[in-house]
Amino acid sequence: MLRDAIRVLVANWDGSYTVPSRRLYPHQWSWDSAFIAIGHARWAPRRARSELLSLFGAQWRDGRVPHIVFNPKVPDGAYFPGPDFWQTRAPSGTATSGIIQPPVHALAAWKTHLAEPDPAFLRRIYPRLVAQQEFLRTARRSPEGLISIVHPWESGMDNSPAWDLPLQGVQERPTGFVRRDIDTVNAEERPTDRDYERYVALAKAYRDSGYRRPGAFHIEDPLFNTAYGVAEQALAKIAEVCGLDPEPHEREAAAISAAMVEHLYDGDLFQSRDVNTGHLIHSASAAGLTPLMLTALPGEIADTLIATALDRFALKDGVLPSFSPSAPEFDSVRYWRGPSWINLCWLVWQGLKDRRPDLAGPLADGMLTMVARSGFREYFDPFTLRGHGCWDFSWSAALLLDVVAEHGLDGLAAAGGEVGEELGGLVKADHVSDQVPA
Ligand code: 2M8
Repeated sequence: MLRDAIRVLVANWDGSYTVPSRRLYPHQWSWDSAFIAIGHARWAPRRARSELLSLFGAQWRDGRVPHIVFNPKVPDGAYFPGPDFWQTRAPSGTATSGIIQPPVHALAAWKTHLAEPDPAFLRRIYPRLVAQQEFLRTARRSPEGLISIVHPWESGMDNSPAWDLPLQGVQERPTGFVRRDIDTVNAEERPTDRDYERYVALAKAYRDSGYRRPGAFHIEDPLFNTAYGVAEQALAKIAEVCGLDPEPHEREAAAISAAMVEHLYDGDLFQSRDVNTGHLIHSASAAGLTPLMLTALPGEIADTLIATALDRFALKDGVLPSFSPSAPEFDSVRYWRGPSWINLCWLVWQGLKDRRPDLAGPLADGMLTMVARSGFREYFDPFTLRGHGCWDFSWSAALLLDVVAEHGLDGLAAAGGEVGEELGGLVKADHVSDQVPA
């Protein structure tokens, strides 16, 4: 498995960074590169540093780190929407998109440093990471102290059922674009055409505002805000190594955690909030479990989140779905509407390692088991563990290296037979009648 993981990362390496997938995503993606760096750090720390520095080479003057950095050598039309659509460049001259993704990069930089201490690297990347956070504070912070996103692609969980309601407000039906994703992956494993029309309409409106004005989709998402808080936690540690004051970062991490508890917590799970209506969007997205990563989260809230994870996401089973199988919108194969993703499991695993090692262990084994059964797929059916989306997906390979380095492989054989069984009990027969555990 380790050899295969490295083979995937080598095959997807483009000289200074790694593409998420050769065919489906042939450019550099923002949060993918952070997860990929965490994996590189375990076998080639120089690549990890290069991965992050290369991404931040396309940082905009306002501090934003674009969600895609385009490779000029890749033919136009290989990915939609490409540079012609976004019509924008970084100061470095490279074509980029104009939206962002969850800021998990400071955590990646810190983990890279832990794997092979390199204060010079930290000194170089620290101001860029701070500028990334500054952009969020300046351009995206609401009076409640939360950070907002303006497009489902910014959440990283593009077609999560949590976005169904806010997307209903997008009425435009743009024409004249050709999806490329369904040339590579079955349409039923990807967002629908109607989703894509809405993605395109929202991205166009944001582009036409000079990448400044939020539109119909304006959301405070728990995963994104968690990433922002975790970045401050990591920046505090990085600042200390750089001989700087960690206290402002610690204060900011505590502040975001308090704002999330006040405005996004529903007593059971963290939810998204629609900035345009001021209302919480109640859904059963696993994004709501990621605040377990926040060190300032009150213990009793962490306990409730863990109880929710056990009850509605079958956490004990070791395979965390992206959406609760007990909810009617759950779909075990369609992208971010239910399948299990290694990066989301990994984030929740980070939040559980210190709090509940007894639950973190099975989750680590679950990640390994998915890959052992189905290879480095993009996502996995949480019942059958069958792989979906593209093959040789970089963050699945990278994070596997990190899990093995920290957790080992011993639990893999033991986990084998049981994974997926408890989860099956959560499915209401009328939702997905043919999807019983393998
Ligand atoms: C997916 O998103 C892109 C758009 O950014 C797409 O569907 O074309 C998401 O899974 C996102 O989280 C991920 O960063 C990206 C590349 O792996 O693919």
